[in-house]
Amino acid sequence: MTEKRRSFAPPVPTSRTSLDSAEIEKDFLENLFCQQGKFHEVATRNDHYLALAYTVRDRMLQRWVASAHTYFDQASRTVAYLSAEFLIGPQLDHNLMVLGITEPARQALARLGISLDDLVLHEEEPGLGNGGLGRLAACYMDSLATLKIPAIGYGIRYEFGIFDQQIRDGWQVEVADRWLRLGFPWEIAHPDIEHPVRFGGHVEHGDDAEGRYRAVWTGGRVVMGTPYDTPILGYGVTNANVLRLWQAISVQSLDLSAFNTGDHYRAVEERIASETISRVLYPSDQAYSGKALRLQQQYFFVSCSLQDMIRIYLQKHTSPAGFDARYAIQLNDTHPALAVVELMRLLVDEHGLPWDEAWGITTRATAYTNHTLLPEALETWPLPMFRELLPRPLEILYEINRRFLDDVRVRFPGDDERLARMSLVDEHGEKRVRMANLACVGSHSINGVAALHSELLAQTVLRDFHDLHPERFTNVTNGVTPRRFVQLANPELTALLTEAIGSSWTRDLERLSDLEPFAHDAAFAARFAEVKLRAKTRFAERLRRDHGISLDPHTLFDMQVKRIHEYKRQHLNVLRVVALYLKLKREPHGGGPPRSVIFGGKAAPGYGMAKLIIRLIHGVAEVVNADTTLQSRLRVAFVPDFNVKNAMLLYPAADLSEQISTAGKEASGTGNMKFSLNGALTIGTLDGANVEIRERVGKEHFFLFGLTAAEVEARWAKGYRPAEVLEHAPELQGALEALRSGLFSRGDRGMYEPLVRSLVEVDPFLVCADFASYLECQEDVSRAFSDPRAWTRSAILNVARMGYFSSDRSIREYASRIWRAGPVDVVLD
Ligand code: 26Q
Repeated sequence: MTEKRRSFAPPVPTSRTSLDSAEIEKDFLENLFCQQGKFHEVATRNDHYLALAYTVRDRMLQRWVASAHTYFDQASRTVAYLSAEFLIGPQLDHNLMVLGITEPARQALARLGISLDDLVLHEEEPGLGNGGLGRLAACYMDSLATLKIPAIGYGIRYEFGIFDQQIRDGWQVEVADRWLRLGFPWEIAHPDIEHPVRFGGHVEHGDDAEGRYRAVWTGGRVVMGTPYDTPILGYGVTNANVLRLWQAISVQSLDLSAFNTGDHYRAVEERIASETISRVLYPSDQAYSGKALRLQQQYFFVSCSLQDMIRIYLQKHTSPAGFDARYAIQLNDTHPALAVVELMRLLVDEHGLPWDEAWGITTRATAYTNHTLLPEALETWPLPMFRELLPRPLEILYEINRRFLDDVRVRFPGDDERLARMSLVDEHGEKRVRMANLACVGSHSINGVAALHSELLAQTVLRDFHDLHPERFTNVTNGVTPRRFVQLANPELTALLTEAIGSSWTRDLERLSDLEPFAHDAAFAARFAEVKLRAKTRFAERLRRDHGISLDPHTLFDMQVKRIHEYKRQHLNVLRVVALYLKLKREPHGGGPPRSVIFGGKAAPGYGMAKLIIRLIHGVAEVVNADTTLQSRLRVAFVPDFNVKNAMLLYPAADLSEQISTAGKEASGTGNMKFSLNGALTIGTLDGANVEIRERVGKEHFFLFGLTAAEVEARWAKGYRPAEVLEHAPELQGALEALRSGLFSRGDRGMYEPLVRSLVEVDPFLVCADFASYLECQEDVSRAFSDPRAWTRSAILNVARMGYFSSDRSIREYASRIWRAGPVDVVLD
């Protein structure tokens, strides 16, 4: 490997680095003037927000430049985290916290008569993800920087992120998310960097001038990708990494030949088509959509990212041989799985490497994380669409497949069915390219996201690949960042914890175990309970102010917030609420302590059943909340537009966390961790990471119900009939009858019929089978909550025993077992 000699002089620090309040005030006013062209008296709140954001960003740049410089100089092994989604959440409060200037900034603004809290509230978050997978990517970016591991997050700069959810007449209405409208001050554009990405056209095969075989992909259209960088600061360190998101731009601003011949519209259309690629995030999770635009998005960002990595690599080397020593590529699900094909294409076609050498580089560099067990959620692309858009990548995919299937034949001679299952192309019916198979074949490591999930992966959806290469399979249980989800979301809990055990837990979450003895300290427990009550009060105030819903903070706050899905079983929760309501009508003093049942979550716009569940929640809320005979023993609330910002208000306010998916369906869940870390107890099934949470917090502090994954399988195997269950379940029958009666739909008896029929006739997620067990378990919850001391003790022990679920622990595992990447110290001059 030859090295180019190249080094930079150390970066020059700017003057805008002081963390002192007076300097922040001066720089704020300067930014207001120089960036916004305003002076204080006429500035709007958005001007103030942007001026403060630039003042904060100025203070991030020194770390960023120093990190880039150090990483470059040392040619450090860099993690490239490829993800179609990054849900990073609001940046202002987080960056203030990481820089340690929240209070100096607050005071600087206060002197100008501006409230920091107002500016924090004003910020609109970039919703560049659907849910768990996108948020996980953001937690991992936080942990990578905090653990000083050089990393780049590569993704797409969607102009429109996940839609904003509004509710009209109880129905979800999707509104375009124009998050860039008022400016996104955290990113830095690099229009000087552009990578071409081709779609369509054809491939010419022949020999080049030196007589070597070459494939040349020409024609079609070329779209350019240009990056926008957002710095990601590590906490308690000076390292900063980067989130690099690609925007699609047209090759030319206007096709001049078309323009000159008067075909102005064709020129504009071409431009629109190209730039459409990064226009909008697909708002469905757990579903491949088979849409050509989605395939183009995937190829676009993968190709840009790999070209970018090679470009950076070649700044120090003369050939891409050795690329895998410098980069560890992590595929966040199959959305970037085309990286396997594209890296091969770049190495072989563009850089002239022999196939075998390129394949070695590709597989040594690449690792794949799976996030789903639902077979219907595995991505596949129709072959004709693939060929049409990506003719050369398809040829390469065929060649990968040919060689791979040869290997399988040697290992399993005569097993044609296995061959057909493992092929990268599904030949049954309309041919399709199987992205999970591609990701497995091209990776040296394949992991699930919780112990149960990884185990089931090896037994079910990826079984054949496990048979072939068991040594490649591993588990990395998900984690969440305590900086955002405890420190920032729950400052009062943070202060209490820090007072009790010191502050080291924010970077070493296992230290929370030092809290164990405090569970039996009455004074501490009383303060812990106060902190919870204040978080509930704050949330209730916001809910009343923003949505006119009033909840009593002294009631049990029972929450289920996550994307709406049948497998997550929000309908199991609502049906239990209906059963409880009907019971309270019969026995006004039954039903245990007063509860506020809180829901939140978006439904994919095309997912009718999920939208109907949202309508049902509103229907039930309308009736229950208006029923004065209940004397506030039960209330139901739906919090619209669940996003990172709202989540940070919700998690601290929960007493009870609902994690009630059908066992074997939820890969991990991460909301379960965020709730428990904030002192909620969990009611849940043995699914995803619930299993490990329960093991760690102790089974006496976890409300378990429902069939296990194995029992679910057995139930289906012996022929499950929900109607039979219903015969012996009068409370469930009563609830379903109430839905059919029109009680929750202003007399419309047909409204919930699709939902009721699905449950009665098929019940694909075993709502009926688990109903009795769930109801009984909720009674245990009620009894437990009636003993506030015991409840608080359990809540404290939950917090004390959740240290394992830090994303820092997850990232340490990835770094040591999969990436072989280590920390790099960054020194500020
Ligand atoms: C794919 C193709 C076309 C359109 C959309 C998609 C798509 C988009 C998003 C498919 C899946 C997703 C997101 C999946 C997701 O969020 N999965 C969750 O990942 C979490 C982090 O590992 C887990 O905790 C959850 O259990 C899992 O459901």
